[in-house]
Formats: sequence, C-alpha cells, structure tokens
Amino acid sequence: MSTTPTAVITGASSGIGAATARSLAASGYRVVLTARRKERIEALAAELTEAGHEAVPYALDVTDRAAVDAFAAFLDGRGPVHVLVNNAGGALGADPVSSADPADWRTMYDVNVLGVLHITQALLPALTASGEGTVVVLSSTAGLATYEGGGGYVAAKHGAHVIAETLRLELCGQPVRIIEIAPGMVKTDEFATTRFRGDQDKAAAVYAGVAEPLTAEDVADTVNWAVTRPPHVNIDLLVVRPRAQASNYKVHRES
Ligand code: 8X3
Repeated sequence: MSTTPTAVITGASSGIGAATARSLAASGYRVVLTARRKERIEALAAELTEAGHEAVPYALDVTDRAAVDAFAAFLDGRGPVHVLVNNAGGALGADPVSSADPADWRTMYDVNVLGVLHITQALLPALTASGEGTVVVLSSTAGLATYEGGGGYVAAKHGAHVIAETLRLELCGQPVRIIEIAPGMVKTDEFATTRFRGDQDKAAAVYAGVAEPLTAEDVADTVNWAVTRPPHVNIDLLVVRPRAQASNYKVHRES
C-alpha cells in the first residue's frame, strides 16, 4: 500500500479548494478532490496527474449524507486519510435579517455546517487510523464577528467555528488535530458572484478599490503551512486577511 499521505479536499472544483489541492499535491500529498462539479475535478485531477502528482476525483455533494457515507466506503480499504480540508461552503444573499429568505439560510446551514459535520463524522475513523490526522475547517472571519447583511452566512460560519472548537475538545487525547483557518476578504472567481446570484456589479463592488484582496493561493498557502507543522503542533485558529482589511467593515479602498 502507498505510503504517500492522503488529503481529502471538499469544494475542490474552484477557488480556495482547487488552490489547496494544487498546493498539497505539490507538497507530496495524494489528493482526493471532491466537489459537485465532476468535470472540473476531473480536469484538475488530470492536470495534477500530468504534473506527476497523485490525484483522485470523486463527485460529491457534502450536504447529501448517503453520498458522503458512500464516499467514506469508497476510501475504506484505500488506506488512512491524513488530512481532511473542509472547504466546501459559501454565501447566498446579503439581506438584513428582517427580510432575508429562510430558504437561503437553510442552504447556507446545509453546506457550511451540516456539510462539515457529515464528512468529518464519516472520515474520522480513517483520520484516526492515520495516527496523525488533521481536520481543517475553513471557516471565515464571518465565523468570529458579525456584520450588517451578513445574517445567514455569519450564523452558518459561526456554526462551522463551533464545530471546530467542540471537536478539538472532544478529540483531545486522540491522534487527530483540528485546525480552523478563518479568511477575511478573498477574491475568487465565484464567492461574491454566487452570493449575489450572478450580479457582476454587486460582486465587483465587494472588492472595489481594494488594492490587493487575498487570493485563493494566499489561503491555500496558509492551509499548507498549518497542516505541514509537526503533528504535535496544533494551529487552533488562524485569521488571515488582506492588509487593507482591518475588520469585516473596516476596509481601505482607493478611489
Ligand atoms: C468571506 C468573508 O467578509 O465576505 O468568508 O463574510 S466575508
């Protein structure tokens, strides 16, 4: 059986997930790429394989518990899992609490909270079997503080933050560490566009005048650093923002 460590990345089809997959593959991990969009993860797996890395694509919706259990069964017998990067997530809408659509909140809770719960529960045996497992929860600065219009996303990301905090307590003494990475403003192809349902003007306004928002690669680099610390070192929580952002609502914009 291969001695190459295995890293599973959710939401690996684009943005931070894809960048994290590339980064961990370059660091010698066999990467298992999961996302709903099969063609995208197949293309990324082909790119990584072409570059001499080990990459396995597996189409998966983390909100579907039965599908997550089937994925865990697929991995079973293929060796332990060393790293799980819970990256799948996202925002939908920026409405005030008074008028937000509960359906958006449900969707955000499903992917940002239950998605993390499903796959972390399902892969914990394989992570424990590695003898030095690492669970990364990519939360957000929205998981630590609130802002107007953040409503449902802030609530969901607080949920992801609480999962990380609680798991760290519950797994203390077991060979699995829990790392939470909380990025602030990251400019990716899809985050703001998805949030504003394809409205490019609203999406662009999020980053307007900000000289250098973080990139997906910046966050991937942070994830890579955290997971490649020696196994006894636990980076509990790491907040990463662009220099131009001092808080979710204090952003320097050049006019
Ligand atoms: C993204 C950060 O400020 O859009 O997770 O909520 S923010």
